[in-house]
Formats: sequence, structure tokens, C-alpha cells
Amino acid sequence: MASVHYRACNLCEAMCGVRIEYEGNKVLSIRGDEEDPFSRGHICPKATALQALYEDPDRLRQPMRRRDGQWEPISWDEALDAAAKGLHEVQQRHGTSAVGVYLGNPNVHNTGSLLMASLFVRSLKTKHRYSATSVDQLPHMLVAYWMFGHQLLLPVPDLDRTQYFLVLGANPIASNGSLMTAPDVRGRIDALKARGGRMVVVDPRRTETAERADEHVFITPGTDALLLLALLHEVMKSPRTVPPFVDGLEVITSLVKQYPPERVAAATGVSADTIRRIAKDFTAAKSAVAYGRMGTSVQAFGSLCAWLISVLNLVTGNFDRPGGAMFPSPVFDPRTLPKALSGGRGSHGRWKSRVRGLPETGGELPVATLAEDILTPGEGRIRAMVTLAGNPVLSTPNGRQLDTAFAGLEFMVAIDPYLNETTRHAHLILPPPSPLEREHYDIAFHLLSVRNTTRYARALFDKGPNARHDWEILLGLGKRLEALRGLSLQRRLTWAALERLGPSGMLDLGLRLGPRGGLRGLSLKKVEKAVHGIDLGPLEPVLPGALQSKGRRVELAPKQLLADLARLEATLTVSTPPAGLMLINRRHLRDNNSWLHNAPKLVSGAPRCTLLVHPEDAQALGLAAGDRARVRSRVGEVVVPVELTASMMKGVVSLPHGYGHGREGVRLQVAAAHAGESVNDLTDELAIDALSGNAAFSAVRVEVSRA
Ligand SMILES: Nc1nc2c(c(=O)[nH]1)N[C@H]1C(S)=C(S)[C@@H](COP(=O)(O)OP(=O)(O)OC[C@H]3O[C@@H](n4cnc5c(=O)[nH]c(N)nc54)[C@H](O)[C@@H]3O)O[C@H]1N2
Ligand SMILES: Nc1nc2c(c(=O)[nH]1)N[C@H]1C(S)=C(S)[C@@H](COP(=O)(O)OP(=O)(O)OC[C@H]3O[C@@H](n4cnc5c(=O)[nH]c(N)nc54)[C@H](O)[C@@H]3O)O[C@H]1N2
Ligand code: SF4
Ligand SMILES: [Mo]
Repeated sequence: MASVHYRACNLCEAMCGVRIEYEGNKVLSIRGDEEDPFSRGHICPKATALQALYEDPDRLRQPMRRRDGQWEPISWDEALDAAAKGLHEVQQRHGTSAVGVYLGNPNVHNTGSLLMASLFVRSLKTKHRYSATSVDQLPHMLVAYWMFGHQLLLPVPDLDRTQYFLVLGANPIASNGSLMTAPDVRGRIDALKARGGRMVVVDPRRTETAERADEHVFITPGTDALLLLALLHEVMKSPRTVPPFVDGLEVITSLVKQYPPERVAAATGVSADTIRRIAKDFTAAKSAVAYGRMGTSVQAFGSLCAWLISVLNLVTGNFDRPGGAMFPSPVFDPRTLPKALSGGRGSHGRWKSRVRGLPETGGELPVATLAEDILTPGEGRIRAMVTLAGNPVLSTPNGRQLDTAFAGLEFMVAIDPYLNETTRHAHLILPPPSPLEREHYDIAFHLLSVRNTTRYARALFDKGPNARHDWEILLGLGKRLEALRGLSLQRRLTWAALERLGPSGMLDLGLRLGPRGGLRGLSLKKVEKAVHGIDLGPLEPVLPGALQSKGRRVELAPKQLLADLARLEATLTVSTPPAGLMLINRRHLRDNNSWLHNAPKLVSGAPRCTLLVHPEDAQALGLAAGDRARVRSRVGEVVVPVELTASMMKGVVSLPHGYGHGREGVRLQVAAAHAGESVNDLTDELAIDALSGNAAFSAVRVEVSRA
């Protein structure tokens, strides 16, 4: 007899409700949950990967050890003991910071990891901590820390109520939204238009999102901060008022005087008239919100962009009010967890990377420095690595260099269900079960959601006795590592208590102690009973109470950001632009970073790892559709098929991110047949947002020729 299970899909940030029909231990179908008040039945093609991941014969189901180039299955106890011992020995030989750790994106989609990974990372006692944050949203977090006093106070566009949606460098129709949890983003954009609202997309490519907008504006990659300053110049021609808890308006008022639209038009490729018109429409709209994502985050001025976007929303009165940028109020709020579990309010510059001297942010170093911190001889060098749900060989700049670095490590442990481009370098792989075999609560994305909701589901399938969840692996390793150093009774009790409590115990506590907790309030049981999730209403104003800064004030003009403007200013005085084309990246609805290419349904159809080139650029290069092009950057080269399209801005070419599965030794049969090339074999580890250290993937200079 078939049964039905409801949960939220955890494969991207949208939190769509899914309805899974199953019989015994078999999935029969996966559909959208029509009764989910938030996602209203919407899902995307990736939801089927929940089944594909569960069934994938390539997914590892037992710990693996590499010996003399051969992989052999071993028991969990053996594996955890060997992993802890290997790490401990490297630390004894070379010091605690000789072990580095990298946390990848799926951690943020994994309830147990989100709750327990910090504890494990702390137990490593290393300063060499890295994560996918520094190839992603790091500038937003740093700016939030400086402006609002907490790295997780991230403003979210109130998509369902805004009348003017200005999108810079995001493609939510393909990505399903980021730092903006909004299931069925397409339907929500249609609703915006149906209520007479307007959407303007600023992007060097006319994307799927731009196609649906009222207006698309091409922009030269990496110049959004200039555009934002010019928009502010126009907006601030009339006097602006800000709430009494906001400091720094005078600084902004005088700063933006230097950026009339004419001054930035040539650099940005956006005409002064267009800038003036957007500024006028933005201020005239009943409500408006500017929203910037990957295109503005992973570029040389990522922090300036994140800052100026919030400034624009703030000075136009579109902050913390319906239709503007708002802060969600999650019922389980990770910001209220003890620092050991959550990472705290934020930090910057407490220590520096060993080789390039880049500052730490939020306790992490920029991953663009990881390879050099492994490869450069000398004191404090990294000799061993732990990767947790990450594939940095494909996802961080100059991936080939990291490939080489990992290959030379004394010891490496990967916590990952696949033998892929990164984990092939490990000595031990510790694989967790697939998403359907674990409970799920979105700890991160309720913080970023366009509506307040809550939802929890238990595991659909029993993981079986011979499997360990991520959190069990993390606690198992942390405990063993500390035991090798001589564990105090108190620490032993702490680990044991956490093992007993588990993620569900922690969730229950957090819900009960949270804003909707209390005697008759929410508990995990109550949330679980509401199988389609609970709608808690639209976002509500929370300022100044929610601010975590001294005196609960917003700093409109943080000194670090003001100082960084000199770097931007310098780009305006360059007389001759460098030669070559500018490379940007893209996402496709059926990709998910580097790791869902082993799901057959998601890779079917025409090959997607192509170089998009404007027809006029192609002609000048002697390239025709279907040709193969050699693309060369400072760090490497790839050969890829060419696709001609006028959707590209002239002078700009685009490759998807997340391909490159042709490397030797990966065990991903389907992906290997759709290998493609890795865009990060071209991106440059020296190209960063100098302020945050975030990777600058946009505007990489490349030479393109016929292969
Ligand atoms: N050039 C370029 N580079 C980019 C980007 C870009 O746009 N352009 N985007 C960047 C962005 S936004 C991100 S987030 C990063 C992603 O970078 P990463 O997080 O390093 O890479 P992913 O491709 O997400 O790989 C995830 C890994 O986690 C494993 N995994 C999946 N689920 C689980 C789980 O539940 N537990 C465990 N233990 N492992 C799991 C997968 O098998 C895979 O090995 O890439 C970045 N890199
Ligand atoms: N289908 C699918 N969905 C995903 C993912 C996936 O890999 N596939 N990954 C998930 C992850 S981890 C994340 S972080 C999100 C990312 O979500 P988004 O940020 O929405 O995704 P991207 O497609 O990277 O959008 C970036 C856009 O910026 C543009 N761009 C590039 N350079 C510039 C520039 O300098 N200025 C401006 N204005 N635009 C520029 C690009 O052309 C692109 O359209 O997506 C998530 N969802
Ligand atoms: S949009 Fe995201 S959450 Fe929704 S079904 Fe697709 S992958 Fe899952
Ligand atoms: Mo990401």
C-alpha cells in the first residue's frame, strides 16, 4: 500500500513543500505539496533528485579508505578512529593549525550539520577554517555585521508586497532565489506585475529573469558599485530623512555628490538617462526594493555593492517596511544559539592568512588563499584537510591549483556521500545518508525568507544501522580528537549530552525558548504535526529592536567601506581597458552547483557547458556556432563548445559553474558522461574583493580563440 510523506525539499534555498508517495522503502513519485501555504504546490525539476540521490548506485554507503591508490570499505569505528588519529598526528607533528577545514554549501541545507558543525570545527583548534561563504555571500555578512551589528541580520526583499523590484546580478528564475527564500519565484514575479508593479534587471546577460522583467539593463561586469553610487546621487538630490536610530546620513549625502550619472556611464555601460530614470522610478514607487545577489557578491567590489544596496533601500524609506527590504523573524533563530554553536555576531581581521595576509571574517579565512596556504613551505603550513559537504576543486578559484595542493597533503578526510573531484584526494571518506533518510528543518532559510513560516519533517526512510548522519560523524570525530588530547570529564559530558539531545532535541528547545514558544506555544511536536508547514504571516518591521549593534543603531557609513571607495575610484581613471573578453558565470535550472550531475534526469538534453558569445564578438574572433573555443586566463585554459547569442553583452562571455567531472578517479558515472569543463580552471585566486577576501568570479579577463 502506498503512503504519503510531506517535507520541504532541501536542495536549494526555496524550501518548496514536496509530497512523496512511497511504498516500503521505495519512492513512487515526488510532487509539489499543494497544501503548503508558502510554496502552494510549486517545485522545480531538481526535486526529483531527492529520489535520484536516495537510489544512486554511485552514492557511498560505507566509509572508504584509500590505500596504495585503491579504495576499500571499512567499518565506522575503524574509520572514525583512523580519521581522528590521522588529524591528531599531523597536529602533533606540525601544530594545531596544520589541519585545515573547508565547509561546503550543503551544510547550510542540513539540519544536523548546521547545529553541530561549529562544535566539530572548534574541536580542531585551527585558524585555517574556510567555507563556501567566501565564494558566495561573504560581503553581505560582513556588511551586515558593520551596519546592523550581526552577520546574520541580512535584509530580504519583500517580494510579495513591493511595487518596484530592482534586481542586480541575480537570476532567480534559474536559481530559485538566494538570500531570498521565495518558492515559485516566477509566480511571485507574475503577481508583482499583475498588481501594477515593475521589475528591472541589471545583468551583463539577458537572463531568464531579465526576459520576464519590464526592463533589462546591460552592465559591464564588476561596475555595479558605480551604478549604485550614481543612483544614490540622483536620489539624494532631494533631502532625505532616515529613522532616528540611523547614523551617517550626512556622510552619504556628501559622498554621493561626486557620482553624477555622466561620470559612471562609460565605465558601467549604462547611459546617464537610464540611471536617472531608474532613480526616479525607484523613488516614485509606492514601495521599492533593490536586491543584489551573486553577480554583485562575487566581484571585485562585492562589499561596496552589498553596502550601497542597503543604503539605497534605507535612504528611500524602503527599509524595514512592507514592500522594501525587511528582516524575517524565524521561530527557531540560530542567532540566539550559544556562540559555540552559531559563530556569533561576526568579526573581522582578528588574524590573517599566512601567505597573502588576508583578514579573517567571522572566524574564517578566504578560500581563495587555501591552496597557497597548503603549497607554500614554511611555518604554519597546512598539511592535512577535512572537507565537509564541499567540492572546492570545482567550486573555488583556480581549482587546478587546489587539486595539486590536495594531492600533496599528508592526510585528508572528506565527509561526503560521493567520490568526486575533491574527495578523490582524501585518505578517508565518511559518507552520510541521503536527504530522505534524515529529518529536516530549514534553520538557515527561515532567516532569509520572504514570509515567516515553519516546517519540520522526520526522516522518510530509516537510514539503517550501518549509516551515520553528518552530525553523528561530526560529534564522533570531535569527541575522538579531544580524547586523544586527554578529555576532561566536563567535555566528555558535553559530547555525551549533545549525542543524546541530537538535532531534534536542540530544535525542540530552540522552538520552546523562541519568540513563539512558551507554555502553549510552539514545540517540535506541534510543528511536526502541521505536515504542510505553518504560515506565520508576512514579514513585520523589527527595528530598532532587532539590531545587535551598540545602542541598537544602524551605521549607514561604516569607515571600512568608506575607505574601500578609493579602490573603486581608481577604476574610473584607468585610461585603456585591458585586452581580451570578460568572463562571467551562469546557473541552469537543472544544475545545482557541482553535485547533482549524477542524476540522469537533470543532465538530459543538449550539453549545457557551453561558452555563450555575442555574435559580433564571435565574428571578430572567427568563431561560428558549434565551433570549439579555447578560453585562456592567467591561470589556465579550457576548450568548450561555442553558442552564439545576442543575450550576452558585447565583450562578455559566459560559462556555467559546476562542471569539470572529467578528472581521473571520480566515481560519478552519469556526471562523467556529461563532464564539461570547470569554469574555476579559469577563475583567478588573486582576483578578490580586497575588503572581504571574497572570490571575484565576475569579469575574469580571458582570451578566446578557435580550438
Ligand atoms: N566560478 C564560480 N564558482 C562558484 C560559483 C559561481 O557562481 N561561479 N558559485 C559559488 C557558490 S554560490 C557556492 S555555494 C559554491 C559551492 O561550493 P561547494 O559547497 O564547495 O560545492 P558543491 O558543488 O555545493 O558541492 C557540495 C559537496 O557536498 C556533498 N554533499 C551534498 N549533500 C551533502 C550532505 O548532506 N552531507 C555531506 N557531508 N555532503 C554532502 C556533495 O557530494 C559535494 O561533494 O560554489 C561557488 N563557486
Ligand atoms: N538551478 C540552480 N539553482 C541554484 C544553484 C545552482 O547551481 N543551480 N545554486 C544555488 C546557490 S549555492 C546560490 S548562491 C544561488 C545563486 O543565485 P543567483 O545569484 O540568483 O544565481 P546566478 O545565476 O549566479 O546569478 C548571478 C547573475 O549575475 C550576473 N552577473 C555576473 N557578473 C555580474 C556583474 O558584475 N554585475 C551584475 N549586475 N550581474 C552580474 C550573471 O549573468 C547572473 O545572471 O543559487 C542557488 N540555486
Ligand atoms: S526550487 Fe529548490 S526547494 Fe523547490 S523543488 Fe526546486 S530545488 Fe527543491
Ligand atoms: Mo551559494
